[in-house]
Amino acid sequence: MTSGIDDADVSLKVIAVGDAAVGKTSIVGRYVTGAFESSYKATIGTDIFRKIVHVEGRRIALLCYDTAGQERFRNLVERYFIGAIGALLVYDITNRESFENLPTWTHQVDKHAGGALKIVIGNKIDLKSERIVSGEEGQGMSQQLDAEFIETSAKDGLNIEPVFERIALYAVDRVRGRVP
Ligand code: G3D
Ligand code: MG
Repeated sequence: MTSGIDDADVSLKVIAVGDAAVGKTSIVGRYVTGAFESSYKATIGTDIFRKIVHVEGRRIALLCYDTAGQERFRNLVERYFIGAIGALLVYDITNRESFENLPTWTHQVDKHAGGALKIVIGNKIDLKSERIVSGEEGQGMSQQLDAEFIETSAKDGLNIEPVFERIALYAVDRVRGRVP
């Protein structure tokens, strides 16, 4: 996965996990297309979105894997995780159950994609008046899961770019031996 970082093109796999309806597809879609689409339809199989980013002069292709609905059964296939360099652990700040399920999702990431940078994402912060999970709780959970933390709104496009930039930077750092 990481060999060939010095070539003009390298492909890195990023996966989105978390309960259904937390906004995984919206986050990836917002990042890749720059738009918020309120009617993404679940399809069969895995959707893969590709976007080129530039980090330290390198041209990196981020392959963003989206579950296409299978997460409803809390049972993603192993190959969904394999080889991921970044994992988005997404919950909805207006849905406590989606927050409490984060350890379950993280366990699967740790098991099948050890070494991936994990980022806990509290999505839908545009829904301020409906917030159930505080930022402090999100921060605490991310520390517990050995992950980074950020709150986003796929709807408003808030904090979406930094998530993927962070992963691309991590990938370059790791390949260059700057992180263990
Ligand atoms: P999923 O891929 O995790 O299952 P989706 O989630 O991206 O399909 O999003 C589920 C629902 O949440 C969608 O609404 C979507 O529009 C909405 N959503 C996603 N992100 C945000 C956000 O940041 N803010 C708000 N307010 N809504 C968001 P519908 O109504 O189409 O089911
Ligand atoms: Mg989806």
